[in-house]
Amino acid sequence: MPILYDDPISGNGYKVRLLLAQLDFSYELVELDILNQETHTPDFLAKNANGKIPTIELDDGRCLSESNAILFYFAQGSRYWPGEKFDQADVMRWMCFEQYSHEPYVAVARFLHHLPEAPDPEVIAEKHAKGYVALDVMEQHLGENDFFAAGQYSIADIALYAYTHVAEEGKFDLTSYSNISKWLDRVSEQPGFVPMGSKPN
Ligand SMILES: N[C@@H](CCC(=O)N[C@@H](CS)C(=O)NCC(=O)O)C(=O)O
Repeated sequence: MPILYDDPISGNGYKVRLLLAQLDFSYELVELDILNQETHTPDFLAKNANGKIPTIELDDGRCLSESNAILFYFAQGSRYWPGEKFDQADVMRWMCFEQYSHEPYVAVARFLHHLPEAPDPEVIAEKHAKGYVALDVMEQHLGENDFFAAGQYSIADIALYAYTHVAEEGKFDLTSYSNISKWLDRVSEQPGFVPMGSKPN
C-alpha cells in the first residue's frame, strides 16, 4: 500500500488526502512534524531530497513529491482529469497558477500566523498584497465558470481549494469574494469530499 508522508497542518498534503479519499484509494499515512524538522532526517531526505511533505512512497519503492505532481499521478484515468488535450492543459495552467501566484502568498501568510512568534507585519503586508491579486483572478474566473477548467470539478479545483478555504487563518478577508465563497461550497459538496485533517479509511 502506498505511504503518504504528510503533516496535518499542510494544505499541500490535504490536496493529496482529498483526491485519494475521492478516489476511494487505500494508503498508509505517516505524519511528520515539519516544525520539528522531521522532514530533514537522512531517512526522509532519501525519499525527497528537498525535505518537504507531501511525499508519497509507491508500492515499488519509488517516491513522488510535489503535491500537484502527486495529484496528476493519481488523477489520470479518473473523472478528476479531463480527456481532451486543451482541457488537460487548462487544468495544468491553474495548477501552475496555484504554485506560482497563490500558494507562496495565501499559504505562507497562514503558515506565518501558525508560528509561535508574531509574524513581521511588513512580510504579511506583502503576502496579502500578492495573495489578493491571486484571489481577484479567481473571483473573476468564477464569475463565469462553476469550476476552474474543463467545465467540471478537477484536480485544478482541489489544488486551489486547499489553501483558499483556510485563507482566513492567514488573515485574508474573503467576505467580498462571493464567487469564491460559492465555489468553496460547490467543492465541499463533491462526492467523497473530506475536510482538512481527515485520515485515510
Ligand atoms: N511545492 C511543494 C511545496 C511543499 C511544501 O512547501 N511543503 C511544506 C509543508 S506545506 C514542508 O514540507 N515544509 C517543511 C520544510 O520545508 O522544512 C508542493 O506543492 O508539494
